[in-house]
Amino acid sequence: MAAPTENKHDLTHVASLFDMRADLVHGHPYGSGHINDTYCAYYDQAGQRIRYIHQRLAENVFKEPVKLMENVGRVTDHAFNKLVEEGNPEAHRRTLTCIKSTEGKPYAVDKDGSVWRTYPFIERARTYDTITSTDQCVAAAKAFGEFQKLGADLGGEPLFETIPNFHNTKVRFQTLIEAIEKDEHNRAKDVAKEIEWFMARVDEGSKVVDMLEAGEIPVRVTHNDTKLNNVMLDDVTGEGICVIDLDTTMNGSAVYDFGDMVRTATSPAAEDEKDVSKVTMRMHMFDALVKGYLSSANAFLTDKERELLPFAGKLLTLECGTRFLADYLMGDVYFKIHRDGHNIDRTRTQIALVESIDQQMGEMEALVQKYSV
Ligand code: ADP
Ligand code: GN1
Ligand code: MG
Repeated sequence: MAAPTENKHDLTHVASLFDMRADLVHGHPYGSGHINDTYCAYYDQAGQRIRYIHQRLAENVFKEPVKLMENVGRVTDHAFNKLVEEGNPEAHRRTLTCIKSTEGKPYAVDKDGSVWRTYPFIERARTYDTITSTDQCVAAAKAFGEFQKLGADLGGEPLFETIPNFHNTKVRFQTLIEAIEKDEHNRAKDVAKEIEWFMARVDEGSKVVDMLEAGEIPVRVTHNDTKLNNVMLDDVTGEGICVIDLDTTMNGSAVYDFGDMVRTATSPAAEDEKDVSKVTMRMHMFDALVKGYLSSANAFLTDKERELLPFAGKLLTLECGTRFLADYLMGDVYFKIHRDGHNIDRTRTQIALVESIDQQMGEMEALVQKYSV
């Protein structure tokens, strides 16, 4: 889904808030994220064209943007310092880095009170909304596994919980049930089949939450939004070079991160595909994800976490489906939509993907076992 082409915000004002040391030439909305307002801005720096990303944090989603940016500052500083220590010559494109505001902070507040951040544009790499090869699965999964490894030695106070209960699937189901009961926009009657489908699966939402609460699997620093288009793949080598969209980096379960990769990287169809017959969990893509992820995460995963990887794919797809459906019923207040019924189209792809995963669960479990011996 392309971003709108009109600028909703005054980028000249935004540029004046940061220590850019360059002149803004022009900028335009960028990317296909569902949450923040993202702009790609071209600057002139002593005759050279340089791109930056300006991002306005979605205030309906992030209630404490300053604390969120403190998390992002900590995580990116840690990553950058580690890369430099390791002697990586490309540290500046292997992690996001925050351009400081004129007040020396990793964010700035505009005249309307919105919080903005600015990142150098990661050049010679891109994100993909849908997958085209198994190599991309291996690369993306390896990069997210490495990101988790990085979180393990972050140190200091726990990260701020930017969205409470973000992957608490029990709570996500509860939110859906409340949205159905309120039915504020009188939409429930149009999606009775979808509602029934989710209501038959409420119990499945508890498994990982209960295991975390019982201490059967560990709480780790995780990314929590490991959608395929949140990792940049190098244009030349195809390697996963930079994990982006760090807004939800906080305590979580490693298996949530793996599950969201399954959700977004195994099907050939877009998340908002209208023809759900195109949605399918492709085993060779799952195989590539397991291979890529274990190449970086195997050293720290426990047996129980490893066993949960196939189920996590189903769980995260189910969870995301409850979120799209609840948002549809609540009047499309959370995820950006670009057409009527967008959230219901997204809900239907999640249903189709869960069904496809269900049909192949035995094979997926056998495959993970094969890699675990
Ligand atoms: P959202 O939370 O709305 O998904 P993201 O942080 O994922 O926002 O950014 C949206 C898109 O913008 C990404 O999918 C990516 O294509 C692009 N993007 C974000 N940061 C950068 C960056 N530093 N360099 C290049 N592209 C970026
Ligand atoms: C959002 O920010 P973005 O577009 O990468 C959402 C994820 C959902 C995803 C569904 C902070 O991700 O949790 O899984 O949409 N991010 C937030 O596409 O809610
Ligand atoms: Mg994103």
